[in-house]
Amino acid sequence: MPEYKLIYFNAMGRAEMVRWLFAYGGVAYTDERIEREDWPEKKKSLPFPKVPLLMVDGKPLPQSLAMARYAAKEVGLVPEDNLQAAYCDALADTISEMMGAMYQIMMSDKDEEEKRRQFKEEFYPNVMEPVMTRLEKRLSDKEWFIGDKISWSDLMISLAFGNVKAKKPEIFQKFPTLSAHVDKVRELPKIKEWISKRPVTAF
Ligand SMILES: N[C@@H](CCC(=O)N[C@@H](CS)C(=O)NCC(=O)O)C(=O)O
Repeated sequence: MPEYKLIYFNAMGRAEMVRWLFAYGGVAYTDERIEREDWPEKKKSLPFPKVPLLMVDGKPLPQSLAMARYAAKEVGLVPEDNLQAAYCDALADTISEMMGAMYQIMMSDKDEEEKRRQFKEEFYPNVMEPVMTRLEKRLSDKEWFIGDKISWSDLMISLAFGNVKAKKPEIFQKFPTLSAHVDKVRELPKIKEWISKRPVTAF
């Protein structure tokens, strides 16, 4: 097993997927968390100007989705069939795009009232609700999103929507299947254990 170090801010953000995957597979790693005030200095010392970075035996792997796909393969959460694996990637890309649009609102310098308005009047109806509608229909009475086995897309969906559900549970009334799935993944013993022991951060 290689030696892993995951470098990111003290936040869930774009690194949390890899943390979930390593938790799921029982993979040991160093979870290096940078405080905001230390970032300008730390940035100068890194081989890439953005985080997360996954150091694998001392060599950097950038890009959160690439490292998630790699970690998923290491822990057996990439479907064996090539096309099924591509469907899994497509779901992960959809969630990543959605979260990117949400982070843009959260991180902007607008005041809190304007951010709430953007979330309610723009992001939710135009971005998030259409994704939730499609996922609700797609999961239907299946146990997992891809084929009949758990894949990393199940974890990604639960990670993204669980954080939204904690803040806005009312949104999920229209999506009972997705809502139950989000909870089911979070109840997997290794995921549940990680969630209970991880540092508490806002996002
Ligand atoms: N596409 C990249 C985006 C990485 C990215 O934008 N990282 C942000 C944090 S989420 C960052 O490093 N910001 C600090 C900076 O740009 O100085 C990924 O998915 O890993």
